[in-house]
Amino acid sequence: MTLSRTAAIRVVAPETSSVLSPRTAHGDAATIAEISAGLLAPQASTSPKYFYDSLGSHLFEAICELPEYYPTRTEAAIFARHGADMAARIGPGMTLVDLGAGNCAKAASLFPLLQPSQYVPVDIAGEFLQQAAAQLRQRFPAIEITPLVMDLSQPLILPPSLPAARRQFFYPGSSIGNFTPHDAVTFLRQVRENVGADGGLLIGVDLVKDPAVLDAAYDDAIGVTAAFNMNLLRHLNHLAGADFDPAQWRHVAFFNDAESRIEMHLEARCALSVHWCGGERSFAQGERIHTENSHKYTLEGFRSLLWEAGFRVDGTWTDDAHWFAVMHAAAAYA
Ligand code: AVJ
Repeated sequence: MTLSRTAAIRVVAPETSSVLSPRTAHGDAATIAEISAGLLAPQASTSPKYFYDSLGSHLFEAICELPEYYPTRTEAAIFARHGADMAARIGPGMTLVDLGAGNCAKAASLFPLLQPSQYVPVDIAGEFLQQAAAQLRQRFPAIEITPLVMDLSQPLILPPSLPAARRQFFYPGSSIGNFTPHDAVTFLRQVRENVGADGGLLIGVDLVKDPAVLDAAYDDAIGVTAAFNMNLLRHLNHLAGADFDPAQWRHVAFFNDAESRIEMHLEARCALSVHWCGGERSFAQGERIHTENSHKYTLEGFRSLLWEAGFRVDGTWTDDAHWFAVMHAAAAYA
């Protein structure tokens, strides 16, 4: 006997017509304006910060567990092997400012070596960050933990209550790769202005390698990265009241050799149109939204980038294959 559900049950598609269902946007006006401007540009694009709603943050955690996604594992191995050396260079008792802290796990694993007196995790995913901070307070009662919910694509302005002396900025995971080299210098100059003469920056950077390794890292076999990219559409629906249908889009990721970066896009599977609060756009089949850049550097290239931003590199640690590097940099001048 064959069971046929469709024979017995009539499935009624929900009404999605823009005329009948008013849109609700949960983002503020500036957020909606930014999303709208990106979607309306000739080459549509969105900021990678919109990946990180709660589900997106969890999906990124899952990416870090993937066999193809080597950066997290490789960087962790560098910290495990050379963390004591890094700590010796920095010295204990600093204010550790963790830029894009996420679940705070990387910094926390270094607490025993670095021995910060205060830990300031900074991230855009507020709820996720507060939860991580609450757990950390229980594990490390001696460290003052003061989370900051901030958008790192905006000017880096730290609260005046933050101690000015001995500030160590921590920017692991090659998050710097999301910026173009030009914007990376602008961002690092701001970090430099906040570091002071006696502070520093410990930063992770992903290095240029075989494009096949890079492509696989951003297009994994079981589709976690695809889900991470696609989740952006859900988040845009929430923030801008958009009506993206994820089923109409596909994940595209590739290494752009000329720009030395991985690019992620969402590509329309068919001709379609999207509406959101204050805008709409049609996409032809194959048309893309550029959702992320992840720049890959050479050691020399990244050193000169730090130099341009006013930093002098005083330590470089890599893995044997030279897939990833951690650099420590101090102010190049007072
Ligand atoms: C968090 C920006 C470092 O570029 O590798 C991972 C984000 N995107 N897989 C990266 C990401 C797709 C990640 N960063």
